[in-house]
Amino acid sequence: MPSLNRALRRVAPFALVAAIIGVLVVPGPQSSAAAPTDGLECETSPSNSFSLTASGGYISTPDGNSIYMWSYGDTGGSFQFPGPTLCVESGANVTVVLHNALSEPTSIMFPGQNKVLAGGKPAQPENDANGNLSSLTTTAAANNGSVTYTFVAGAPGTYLYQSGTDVQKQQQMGLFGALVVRTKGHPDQENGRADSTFDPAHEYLYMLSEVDPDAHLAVERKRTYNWNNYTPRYFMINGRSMPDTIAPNHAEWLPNQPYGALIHIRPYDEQTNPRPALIRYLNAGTTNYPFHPHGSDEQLIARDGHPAQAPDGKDLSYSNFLIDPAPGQTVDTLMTWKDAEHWNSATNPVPVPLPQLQDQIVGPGTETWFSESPYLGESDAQLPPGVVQNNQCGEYYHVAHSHALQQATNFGASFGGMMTLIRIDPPAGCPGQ
Ligand SMILES: [Cu+2]
Repeated sequence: MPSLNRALRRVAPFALVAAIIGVLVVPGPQSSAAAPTDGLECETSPSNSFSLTASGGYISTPDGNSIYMWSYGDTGGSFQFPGPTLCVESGANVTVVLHNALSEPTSIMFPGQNKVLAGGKPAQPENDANGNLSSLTTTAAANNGSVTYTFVAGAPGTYLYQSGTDVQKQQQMGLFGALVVRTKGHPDQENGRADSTFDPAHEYLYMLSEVDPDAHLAVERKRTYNWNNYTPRYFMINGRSMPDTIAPNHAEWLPNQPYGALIHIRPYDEQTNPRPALIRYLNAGTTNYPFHPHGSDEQLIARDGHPAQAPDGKDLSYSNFLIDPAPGQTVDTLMTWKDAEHWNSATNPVPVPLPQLQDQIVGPGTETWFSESPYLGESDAQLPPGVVQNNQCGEYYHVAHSHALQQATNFGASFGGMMTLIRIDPPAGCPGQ
């Protein structure tokens, strides 16, 4: 995967072309000896107790920038952005201790959770010395203060947790994470409905956010910032921008950005792969992110911890090619990839001659953007000089990205930002994957 990542940095402008054709050059199996580490990574606790520290640290962007962030990390652990994904069961008694290593007060809000206590008393807004609202919830004091929040986990679903203090600044600085509330007795259901059943081995989370690097530089240098000038330049999934989004979880060259955003699935098969993947979208930014997976619609089944259903229980979920979470919103979708018939020449003959190698897009290196076969999952013909193979096992890729295309850039350079890939393995799977 590191060499795939490097290759994509080099050829990022061609990513969309690649996506349309559906083929990318990937390294051979020898370079991916480690087990795949993609998908949602839960932090759990037998007692549902978590200890988070709000602190400052740095993340990197694909264009070589380094950005000062604030984030929640595990107390005693290293800085990470975004904060850990906390997973609990509906009805659990949850404790979150917040330690504050920042030089100003901070807090955590748990939108969607009821009757949150702070230090055993109802969490409540705070005012500054002039009587102006300074925090939407109880704070931990600056410079190593702490506060303990407790609540009973509410309805199953996907929720943000985020700073309630000086919200415009602290949320922009990165003080947010995801809270996943699982269905009691049915961890393989997004909610209490049987039709929300998913494959737990294919569960993904997209924490969507944006960064104005000028604001972060001002905070780092302890200068004031005129928020009327707010202009986001970086757009992220799980704290990373394309092509870092497709790197594995815990990629060693992204030490403070542990969560990847590659989706890795197989086509639907009634016998061998009957259950859909689950994707949990969260919008931690200031504007809509019209997210758009190529190649397959997704079934929207819940928003903000509420199943898509009528008061009488009638299913109101729907299939769409656009998943458009608003700021502060969460949206959960099921994805079923149904195109197994396109995988070979026996079941679906294509009566069109293949283009000659010299008529194909080759490069900017020696790679081609075509698999030499019109069939997904095959790469059996002529290859450009120097190319050993076009994929590992016949898998192919589609992009998924924000369709507000300025959000699919790294500081204005296409393509990057809020973009990732969906990898579809052959129906029989990929050996070693
Ligand atoms: Cu698109």
